[in-house]
Amino acid sequence: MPTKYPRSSDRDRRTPSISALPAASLDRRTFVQLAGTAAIGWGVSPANLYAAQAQEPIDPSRLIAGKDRRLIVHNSKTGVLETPIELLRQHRVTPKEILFVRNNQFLPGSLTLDPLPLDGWTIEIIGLVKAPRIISATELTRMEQTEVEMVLQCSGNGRSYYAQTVKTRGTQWKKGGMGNVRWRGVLLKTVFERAGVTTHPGARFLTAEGKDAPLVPTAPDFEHSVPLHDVIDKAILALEMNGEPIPAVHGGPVRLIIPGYYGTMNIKWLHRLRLEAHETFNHNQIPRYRTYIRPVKPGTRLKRTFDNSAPNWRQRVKSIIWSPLEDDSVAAGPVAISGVAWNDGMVGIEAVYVSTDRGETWQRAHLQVPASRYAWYLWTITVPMGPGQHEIWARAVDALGRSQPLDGSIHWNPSGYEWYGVDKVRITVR
Ligand SMILES: Nc1nc2c(c(=O)[nH]1)N[C@H]1C(S)=C(S)[C@@H](COP(=O)(O)O)O[C@H]1N2
Ligand SMILES: [Mo]
Repeated sequence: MPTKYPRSSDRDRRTPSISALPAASLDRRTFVQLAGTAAIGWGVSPANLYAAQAQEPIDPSRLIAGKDRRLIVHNSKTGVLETPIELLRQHRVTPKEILFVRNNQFLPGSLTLDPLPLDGWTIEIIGLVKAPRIISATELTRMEQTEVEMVLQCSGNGRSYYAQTVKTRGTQWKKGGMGNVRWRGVLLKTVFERAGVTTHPGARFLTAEGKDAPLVPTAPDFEHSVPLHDVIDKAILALEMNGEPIPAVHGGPVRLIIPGYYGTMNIKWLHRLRLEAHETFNHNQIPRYRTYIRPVKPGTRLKRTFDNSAPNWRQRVKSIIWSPLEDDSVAAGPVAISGVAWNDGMVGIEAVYVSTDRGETWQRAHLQVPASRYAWYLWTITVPMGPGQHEIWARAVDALGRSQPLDGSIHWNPSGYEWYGVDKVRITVR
């Protein structure tokens, strides 16, 4: 059945710009600045107003129209929302209403779950190609479509756990900077074939740009490079998410989807693809969004170079426990433990092991067959537990033997990316 996309004449369906939102929706700094001005006449210090604002949480559905009010707001300037695990664990495929959002910057009019018009949208393909091309989004709808279910995860997901050693700067994500979603669109290689794009042998990287612009004109624009040889068979120019035109906030009408890669490489509002001999020198490719190749002592701030660091490309093997949750209290006896596991999709997840005695002994959980090699695997196990304070640990291993470190901080890096330590939750058994 053909999908109905909105037309550009529907452009009146816009969310209010952030500046039009009430004070409760403003970010702290702006609010304190405004409050500071107002406070002069009121004899109230900005600090008190700040406290007053903290009591009135920002409503995520006012920041991004259609989002669930129970999401955690990390940044209301660009729109950064985390999914509480209580919500995430209710669905195999994460609904758009609760899917996390990470905007470094955004396209005006995109702070909504409504889709953006397809007509008039183009993608330029330039660089090391025989002839540059401009393809329209409408042309993409007429090409062969593929579908993939996959984990979309911010490379900063789990960053807050690095604070166990040395806290790192950036959004203090817990476990909900991810979701499992279905994308549908045209394989990049099909686009190249159908649009007659011939790449030069020297084209080793694909650099993607979105149509969004930085919030301040002096900041570097958001773009990323990925290795062409690795993505050519799996990258998708996606037009749909979960069976509908991509919600504007999630990067429609056309988004670059690279199954298995960290979220940051999945460029929203895709507008231009450059074929290049070298990774881009853009600030978001280097030094941002990179981890060290060799472990460093937490707190070590080495300058990240092309030689000593690697971009947030393929996702690390990871599992999380989503039931029970931290601080839950459960009855003594058989305790049902469950969660999800995933990796970069290069090979399958072989096993998830669970320990209730801080790693002394491990038991193998039951794994469900995933919808795709890039989707999450649900796992479950029932373990008898006696009264007291306990920790539950979970550790995934894939068919290449890749696993999660017992202490995730061995992978410490200055921006706190790619946390994949053994997941640990503390519970009370009564
Ligand atoms: N054009 C553009 N693409 C982008 C971003 C952005 O700010 N602009 N953020 C990236 C980051 S860091 C992540 S984690 C994912 C988040 O995807 P989502 O907001 O659809 O959940 O989008 C990525 N793609
Ligand atoms: Mo991200």
